[in-house]
Amino acid sequence: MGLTIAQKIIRDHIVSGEMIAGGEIALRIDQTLTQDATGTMAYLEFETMGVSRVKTELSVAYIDHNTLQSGFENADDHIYIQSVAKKYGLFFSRPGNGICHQVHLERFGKPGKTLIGSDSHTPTGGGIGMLAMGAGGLDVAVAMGGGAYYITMPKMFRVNLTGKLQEFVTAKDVSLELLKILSVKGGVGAIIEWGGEGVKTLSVPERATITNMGTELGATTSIFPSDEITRDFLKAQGREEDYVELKSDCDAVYDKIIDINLSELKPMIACPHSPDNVVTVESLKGTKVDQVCIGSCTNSSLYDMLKVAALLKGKTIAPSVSLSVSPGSKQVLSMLADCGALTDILASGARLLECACGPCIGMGFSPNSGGVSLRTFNRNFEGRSGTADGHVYLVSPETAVAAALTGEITDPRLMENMPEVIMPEKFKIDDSAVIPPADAETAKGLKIVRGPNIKPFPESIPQADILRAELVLKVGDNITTDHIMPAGAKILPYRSNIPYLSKFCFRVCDETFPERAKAAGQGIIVGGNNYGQGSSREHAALVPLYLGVRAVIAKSFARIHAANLINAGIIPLTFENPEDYDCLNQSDILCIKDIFNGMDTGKLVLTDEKTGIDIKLACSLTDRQKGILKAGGLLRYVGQGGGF
Ligand code: MIC
Ligand code: SF4
Repeated sequence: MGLTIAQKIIRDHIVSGEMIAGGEIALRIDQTLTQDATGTMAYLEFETMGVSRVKTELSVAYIDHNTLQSGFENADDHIYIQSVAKKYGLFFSRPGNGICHQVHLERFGKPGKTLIGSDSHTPTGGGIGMLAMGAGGLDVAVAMGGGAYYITMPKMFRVNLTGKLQEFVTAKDVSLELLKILSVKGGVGAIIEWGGEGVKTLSVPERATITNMGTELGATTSIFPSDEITRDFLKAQGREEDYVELKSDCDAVYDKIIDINLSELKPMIACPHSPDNVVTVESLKGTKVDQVCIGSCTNSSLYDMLKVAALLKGKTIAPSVSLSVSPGSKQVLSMLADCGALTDILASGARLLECACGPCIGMGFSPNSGGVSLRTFNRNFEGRSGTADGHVYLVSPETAVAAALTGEITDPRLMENMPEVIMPEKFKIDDSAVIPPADAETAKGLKIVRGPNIKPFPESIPQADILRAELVLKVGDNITTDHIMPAGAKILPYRSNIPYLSKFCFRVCDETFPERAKAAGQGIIVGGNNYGQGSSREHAALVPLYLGVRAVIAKSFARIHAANLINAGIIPLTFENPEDYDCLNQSDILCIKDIFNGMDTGKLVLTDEKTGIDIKLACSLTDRQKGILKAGGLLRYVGQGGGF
């Protein structure tokens, strides 16, 4: 039987397990990346492992999320990460150098390699044929220490592309179309492999937009073949030697095949507050727009920015609209400046923001009260923009420009012809904002610099055989990590200060949660389907842990969050009969007995002491995961010799 592209990379990196969907496999990891909002915690964890140098082929620490520096906190974290990078053998990408995924694609990613990153959009690397996955910070720390990365062997989905995108229809619209078809949980447990004749019509930045947005489907990762187009991109980045060809076998077997004819697609838009709430742009025409933001790791490549500049050239944005443009990297920004495209962008009335995540994670540029914001980003979860009642829509750069010019949602196909955008044969290469590590000898004498914002992370607790605790919060379907642990300009600077962060936990759902959870001492959270979708932030597990949460019972979990819960020593359980969810009420006292036996049999019984009802729970854990929970989290497990 032939293999898919992903299966070939897995075959070359598997260190334990079998390539049978649903079973646990461990993979050797070639490259890691971190960003600052999750990086501080990951490096604090790495430091406790006692490893003197990273053991990967390449590890890069990026600073791109927390760059506002409205107090000392972010600057302290940056210096801490820089000092860790120098000592332990990592490259350090300075603030201003760009968004981790964009820079990694440009300068470091290699087809056929494995990459994990403490950021859920790490699959962007799939655009050049990497097996690139988002992971919790602790998993990244373990990989840096030479440990394997454990995942459930995914199913293989194939999207077959035919035809060619029409003018003003883009890779973003392809992603939105797939979200419409599959929903935000349709990719859970799967790798999405893109193939078919239509692939040849897509450039690397377009492919990277698509693999980036695959995260919103809940997929383990997404991947494109590595072909002549990949070679040309790497060559233009001065790295042709990194090219290897990668394609699936003709007789590769897929669990699901989806056909998309690129020629038939229309401009699409995701409405508030979910990336899968997708309709055509034309169906919303005339809706007044207050703000437009162009950028983020999804749509901030040179290709995107050149298109934006060409469409804005010689025009002025509508007086009622505020437009921000954040190029994805220093390379993109300086090439825009060199060719004059930046002047066209600025002359239109746009506000230029730093090469960083910025408004995507609520770090500035929040919309006005009740405002409508059209963004070329990948997430429009409630409150994420920093304005609680903001209405965020996700669109392509072309649709964003059309709205910025007219002041209302406008089908970009109504604009005049798309100006021709010519990509350079050579990108401008200047890696001066990437600081290399010290050599191993010098590194021994280097000190780590720790500012006062860096607080110790919470101690996890070994799993007990019986758990009696209050149901401290009951929530519905598709709870995101932004609900659990919000980000934004006021909170993000405290990512290395769990006690402070805890005041904001679940605030979007229930302001009283942190106080009540603390008062309860021990708590259980009950959720619906796809609990924990979105970000890889392990803070969404560490903060509940700090507040006494010992178990989460949900109808189903998102992949990275379930792993983060286990790593933090919180047991994830599911309902054997999903309708039992309705029998449980907030503040009930729940009791689960005989947990160790249940971990082995996969079956547990919960008693609701208030109603007297017994509910069957399922518990699907590998031996390694049981070991982690019994040890009290991954750090303790590794420390107790559980090994990497
Ligand atoms: C996001 O897009 O939600 C983030 C911010 O990049 C997160 C990481 C984080 O919370 O720091 C992600 O996607 O993993
Ligand atoms: Fe940054 Fe937004 Fe991309 Fe997350 S999704 S990495 S916040 S740009």
